[in-house]
Amino acid sequence: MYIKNEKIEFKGKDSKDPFSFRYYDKKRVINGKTMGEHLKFAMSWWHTVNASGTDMFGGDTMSKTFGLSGMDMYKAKADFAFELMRKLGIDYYCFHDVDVAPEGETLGESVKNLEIMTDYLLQKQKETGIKPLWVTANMFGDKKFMAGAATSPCADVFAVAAGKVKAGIDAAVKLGAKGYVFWGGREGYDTLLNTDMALELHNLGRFMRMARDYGRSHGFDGDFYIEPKPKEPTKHQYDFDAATCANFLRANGLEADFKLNIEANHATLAGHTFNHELRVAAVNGMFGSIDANQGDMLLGWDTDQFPTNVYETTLAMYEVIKAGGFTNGGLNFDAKARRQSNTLEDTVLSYIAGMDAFALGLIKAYQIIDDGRIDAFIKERYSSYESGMGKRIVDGEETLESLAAYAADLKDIKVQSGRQEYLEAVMNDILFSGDTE
Ligand code: XLS
Ligand code: NI
Ligand code: NI
Repeated sequence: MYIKNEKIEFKGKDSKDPFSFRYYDKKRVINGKTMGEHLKFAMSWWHTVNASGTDMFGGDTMSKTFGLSGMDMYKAKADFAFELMRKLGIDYYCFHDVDVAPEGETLGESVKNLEIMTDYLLQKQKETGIKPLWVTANMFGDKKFMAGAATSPCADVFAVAAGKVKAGIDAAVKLGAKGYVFWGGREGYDTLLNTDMALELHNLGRFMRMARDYGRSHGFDGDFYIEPKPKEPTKHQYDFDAATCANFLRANGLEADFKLNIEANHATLAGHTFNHELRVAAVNGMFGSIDANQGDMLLGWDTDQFPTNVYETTLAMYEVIKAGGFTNGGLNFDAKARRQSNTLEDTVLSYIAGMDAFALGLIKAYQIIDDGRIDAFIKERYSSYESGMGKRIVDGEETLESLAAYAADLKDIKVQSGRQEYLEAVMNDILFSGDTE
């Protein structure tokens, strides 16, 4: 027992018990699915089980070694992780290879350690029914990855990265994960003065095709994901944003097997909103999964805070619902308690805050849809494409010449008001004066 609280229960919105859910009622059915099925929460291993408060200017503020070292420590961490997930009612987890098992001196040794630990995880999964949402390989931490993995100028690094991804896919299959993530931490550059961009991009495409081919011939039937991020740690990352990744996937023939894993804080780093990135993924048929967190607009880096802004979670869940909901994906809390929130209770409270913020976001997103004013406004705004000339344009029946002839004598064309302020007031109405039932 690492966590002194018992199972966290739903107690309703009037509950003042900090160790209770006010909105997340896992079994509550909304529009034919339970909240648990809508939200598919996952725990991030790296932040939750490993991160200990270190920042650029200072060391640890909390210990997560449980007084142990070596394989025993990794097993204790797994015990803690499963206890936390069970107590919070979280059914999924996400991890990098190096999060769950110690690294050896060679790739071969690391893979052996990973196998020992995935045996252990499998046993914990059987006891609890918890599974990974997705697996990934850390190809940015070790110094050999300083110039990237698949985009490294060093071919041996490309080879080691391939071996890590092979082991990661094997782990995903063994543990029943339906996702494999590529977050290209250092797949980018710091200066073009030393970079062959064309070769790096081709190698990145080659690498992902190798992963796809290996996965598909070795029992991985889930989704591969790219997780866009524009920068940090590199100055420019090739997976810049959802639009860039969609183009990259199509250019490399990967669009049938890959989707996008959208992270809120990465969206804002790219100068976009979270819901913009979700919309771009959906428009491209690549909506897959979410790394749920939030940044601090005044700091501007990837602070990975727990998402508590209900306006944002509402807009995000509106996009998720419109995209048809999660299939293989889910909501991974790629988030960590603040450096000063340095107790295990803070970890529990952080998850409660994030889960409740998304549960409330889900409730409010359905209220927007049921209310209908926003959807009706959009439909009406584009109604000129539903009949007459507009419909013929959409049906592909017009040409530049036919349109020029049609438009030649048009006078006094009126475009209707966009009504932004009215729509923002509708949002306030739904968010702040509606009920939560
Ligand atoms: C870092 C990323 C990372 C990925 C997994 O910014 O968010 O945590 O989600 O490698
Ligand atoms: Ni992430
Ligand atoms: Ni991130």
